[in-house]
Amino acid sequence: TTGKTITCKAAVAWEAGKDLTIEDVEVGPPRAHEVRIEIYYTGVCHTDAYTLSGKDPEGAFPIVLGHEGAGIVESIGEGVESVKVGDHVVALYTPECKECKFCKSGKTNLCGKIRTTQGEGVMPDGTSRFKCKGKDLLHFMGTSTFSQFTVVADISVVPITDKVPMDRTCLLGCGITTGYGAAVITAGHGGLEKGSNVAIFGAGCVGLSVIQGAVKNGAGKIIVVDVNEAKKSWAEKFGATDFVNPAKDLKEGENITQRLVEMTDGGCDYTFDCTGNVHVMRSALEACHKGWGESIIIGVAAAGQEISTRPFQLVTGRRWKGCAFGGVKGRSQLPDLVQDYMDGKLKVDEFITHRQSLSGINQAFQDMKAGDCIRCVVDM
Ligand code: NAD
Ligand code: AHE
Ligand code: ZN
Repeated sequence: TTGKTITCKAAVAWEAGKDLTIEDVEVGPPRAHEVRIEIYYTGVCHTDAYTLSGKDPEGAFPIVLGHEGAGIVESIGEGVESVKVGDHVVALYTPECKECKFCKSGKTNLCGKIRTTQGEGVMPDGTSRFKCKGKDLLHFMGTSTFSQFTVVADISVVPITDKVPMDRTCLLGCGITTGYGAAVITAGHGGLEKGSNVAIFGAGCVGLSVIQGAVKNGAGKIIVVDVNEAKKSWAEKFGATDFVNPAKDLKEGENITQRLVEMTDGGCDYTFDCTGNVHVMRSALEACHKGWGESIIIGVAAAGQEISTRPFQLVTGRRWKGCAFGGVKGRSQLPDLVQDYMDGKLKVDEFITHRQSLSGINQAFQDMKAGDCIRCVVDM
């Protein structure tokens, strides 16, 4: 049905801080170098809640949120060669054009081609494909997966095998890939080295996935730090060697940094912030080994929040870095992660603790805040 507008259901965020409402939306046909996808499943990530809260400086309304989705290509615009109708795909909020300065640098997975319009909530030609009640709706992170049909740039989608159910592959669209990639791609020079001592702050979907990457690369100690005691068994299940709850396990006068330094004979080789808390980020940096320890920021902090430490921490060889989507180049590398899942080398099923239908999507946001939820998958 190329060329026709489709009317379908979508969860619309009309304003910051309000529940989403399920609406009939019109989804325009894909234009040149665009792809229309029927979304089957989407995860809900904290970044969706962050933007909905109104704390994201790039957040604008009304908008169709969602960036962790999988579906099937329904139609393609002129000039699209990378996918065809019927392909099973994962939407990519970190696109990969393979020709911009970023893509060609060999130094980053960030792509510059459409970042400006993506941040403005429009397609690369500056217009929206979503209409509701006569108004244009904004796109989100170039993906907008909280709609039964969405339109994305052809560089923002990767075809994958149809052998893995889409309620699993959707989770590779953000959380799992982000944590796993941070350990096997971003850390060090293309992944953390065998024997490295690692500390991971925050054992949500992202932190648990960092554990998986650390295990894959043969880390030594894998210490998980979380204030939620229920995360201890989760961390162990994924391969953590130690668990510290700073709210309960520290000695009188001891802080988490001191504890980690003591546990690792002078500091960790790699630490990861998977909380988005700027105070945690400081502890994570300062728990790094003098001379070479590296701290990777993954968590997203609200507008106005800033990180700080004594410059001496960096002068003495600790390094601060960060990554989006784990440093993974989606079109080139996501199929390998799907293969790892098929080979039993990457856990995905275990992350699905909750499920909702599209009409229950607000409950999915509630579930996410509840502490016993790793990921809620929404059946569109
Ligand atoms: P989550 O809420 O499921 O997990 C966070 C964990 O941190 C929870 O278990 C919580 O108990 C723990 N925590 C909170 N405060 C803590 C503290 N002071 N000390 C120790 N542990 C603490 O979240 P998630 O889905 O795993 O995402 C983690 C963060 O990563 C979020 O900020 C999210 O927005 C961000 N994120 C970033 C990217 C990226 O590309 N950079 C991608 C996905 C998610
Ligand atoms: N718009 C926010 C930044 C949010 C952010 O950092 N997003 C990450 C992905 S989080 C996925 O759950 C990201 O991709 N960052 C790189 C980029 O180019 O946006 C703000 O604070 O302005
Ligand atoms: Zn996300």
